[in-house]
Amino acid sequence: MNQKTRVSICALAVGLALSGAARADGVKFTDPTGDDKGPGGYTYPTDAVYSPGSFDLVEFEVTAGDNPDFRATFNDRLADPWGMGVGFATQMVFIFIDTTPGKGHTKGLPGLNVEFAPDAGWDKVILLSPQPASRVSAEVKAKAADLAADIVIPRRTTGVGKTVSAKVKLEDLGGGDPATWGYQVVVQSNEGFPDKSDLLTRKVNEFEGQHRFGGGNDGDCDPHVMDVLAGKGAGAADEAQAQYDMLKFECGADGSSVKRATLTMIRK
Ligand SMILES: [Ca+2]
Ligand SMILES: [Ca+2]
Ligand SMILES: [Ca+2]
Repeated sequence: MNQKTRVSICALAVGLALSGAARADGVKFTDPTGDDKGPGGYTYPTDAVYSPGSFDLVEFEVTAGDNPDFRATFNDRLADPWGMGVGFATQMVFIFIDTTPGKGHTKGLPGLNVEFAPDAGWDKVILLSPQPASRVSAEVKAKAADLAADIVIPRRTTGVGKTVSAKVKLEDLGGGDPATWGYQVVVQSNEGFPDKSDLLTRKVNEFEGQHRFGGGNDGDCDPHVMDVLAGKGAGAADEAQAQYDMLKFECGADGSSVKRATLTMIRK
């Protein structure tokens, strides 16, 4: 074996060592602008804090490494009108992750009024909220105890510019390679005074109000979500229609659910 071969074998060994459990690639998706209206006709609350574009997801990224940032970027600069102290206030983001195809939950979280398709069950969900982690944790315990083991609450979630982000260790998601996972990113609004069964989510009614989205139903048969990923997650214009189709729902005359909006997972 000559010197050169020995050097390259050595480099290969180092490369293999680096590509062990700790190494993980990032992944990035984009979402079209202007589709921040749920199934197609939702409107923002009337209070000025809900600024145009503030619930319009434009990009979702998981950075590389074993302690990646989970980043959701919106179509407006973040603001903190409610003094949350973390750089944003009105948004709340649910990052549903399918780490193990064929397994996982098909029911959503309380307050979202969505479910997941049978082949799109989620294994973990990360909650990006401007509320203190202790508050989010208490809400989960009170309202989603049966799913708590799979709900990940980052220690600290912050907003900078147009991006809300938090670090989560891959081991807290069961390990694996984020580039191979399926994702669904659900944009909601942080509601500090939620309904008794709602997990810090803001309601969508028939007509918008000062702090209520409009264009839906006064019952809980409508998906309480403003924007999600759809199609290939590449930001193409037709992904807006794919989202509206995915969020189709049916209500009974009394506001009960006849057919829930059913989400799928987006993967690279
Ligand atoms: Ca969008
Ligand atoms: Ca509703
Ligand atoms: Ca979308």
